[in-house]
Amino acid sequence: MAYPYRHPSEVQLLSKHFGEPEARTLQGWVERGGYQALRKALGMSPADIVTEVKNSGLRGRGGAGFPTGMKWSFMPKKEPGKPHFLVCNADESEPGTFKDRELMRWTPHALIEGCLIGAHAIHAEHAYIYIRGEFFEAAQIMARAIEEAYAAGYIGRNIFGSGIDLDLTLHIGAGAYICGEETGLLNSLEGRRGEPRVKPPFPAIAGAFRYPTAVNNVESLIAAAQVVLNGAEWYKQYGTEKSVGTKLFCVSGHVKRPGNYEMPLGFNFKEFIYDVCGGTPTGKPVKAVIPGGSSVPILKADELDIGMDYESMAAAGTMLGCGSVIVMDEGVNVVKQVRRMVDFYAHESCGQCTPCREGTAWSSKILRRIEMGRGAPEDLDTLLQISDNMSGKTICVLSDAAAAPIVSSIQKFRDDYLALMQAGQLAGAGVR
Ligand code: L3W
Ligand code: SF4
Repeated sequence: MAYPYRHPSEVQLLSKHFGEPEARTLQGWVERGGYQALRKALGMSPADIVTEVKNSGLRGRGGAGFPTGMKWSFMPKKEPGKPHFLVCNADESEPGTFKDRELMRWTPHALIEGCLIGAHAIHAEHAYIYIRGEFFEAAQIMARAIEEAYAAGYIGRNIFGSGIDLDLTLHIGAGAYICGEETGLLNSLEGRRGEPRVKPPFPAIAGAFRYPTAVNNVESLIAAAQVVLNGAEWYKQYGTEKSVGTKLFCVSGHVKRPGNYEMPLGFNFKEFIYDVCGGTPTGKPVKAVIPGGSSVPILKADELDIGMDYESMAAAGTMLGCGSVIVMDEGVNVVKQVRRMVDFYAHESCGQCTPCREGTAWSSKILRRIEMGRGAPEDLDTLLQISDNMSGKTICVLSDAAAAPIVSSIQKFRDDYLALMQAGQLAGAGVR
């Protein structure tokens, strides 16, 4: 399936070959300049690769925006007999997110290159790609590409005669959102329950099989390969001073042209929604936008005149996150959307922490009651109290993520809650 729409404001560094099935094959990838980055990297020292990526300002594209080069520099000095691992987090499960899936579907060899370059940079001889269980097609494409690259000697022993050995294993998850949290992922990779671990120690110190490990997102690794090939200065021409480069934004909901767009960071968000994505298909005004995956606070329509970068989003009280933009028009009651998201988190909570296990479940029940017209204004205070208990008090941030849309929706869309309560009263929705 070809990508039907590209906007002139896009800067396609990573998504250039989306829609070209030939780019999936080794030959097609090499014809498009593929594996040059890996050749170059294998001629560089690991320290030089880390420095180049650090200098580029590339920040992790999985949601936290942590500097990639810095993460690699946290790896301890390599000791004989103590392996290091690179793990690519391809467990893309955040509601509204579908960029890593497309990167793997269209450019699997780009990810192989990224993984091998990252592995070399951190003195790892083995890299893993942990791919989301439901990504059947992407997993097949990745498996085929890895097989082809092994057969051609692009993975394995003495790659390109460099004397460097690098192995790559594709590991297919079983479909749990929490395995996208890096330590839940590592437990799952080891064959344990996908439950997040208490940090510290961070994976850089005790990761896969308790050895030093860097866990990087798909998009981060592919971008790092481009930085190695073209240099940090080249990458810095895109984006803003602190949010460097391009980012894939996945757009869904009420826009005329949903899909993936690769934008320079800092692009105006309002222009993005109205011009690049075409505004709402119904012609109704935009009411609310979730800018970075369902884990981040919601923005109102009058808060969209900001840059699509880490700093501007933070200044607006939300996060760029993983760049998943969910647009809602005026026809939407935000409470219904928040209830769906909280249901999701309640289902995906691993249950280790009481505030998360109980908080997500109770919030979901209260929201459902409000949605059915059986809520009362004091429910909002209860929801805020539960959310407060869920934030910053648990092993991982799933709990905070579930609380974020609840709190921001009560702060910004209180009328939607009250409307459901009033409608329920008028309809005699009954006993609470
Ligand atoms: C060594 C230290 N390493 C931090 C490393 C750490 C991790 C990275 C970022 O959450 C976010 C979350 C979701 N020594 C270190 C260190 N590190 N300090 O840096 O760490 P952290 O804890 O800030 O974030 P995280 O746990 O990786 C990710 C948000 O993303 N999100 C979720 C997206 C989900 C997807 C998906 O499904 N694919 O993208 C969306 O916004 O809420 O805030 O590697 O080890 N001192
Ligand atoms: Fe599990 Fe939730 Fe605790 Fe994370 S916050 S470890 S998902 S119970």
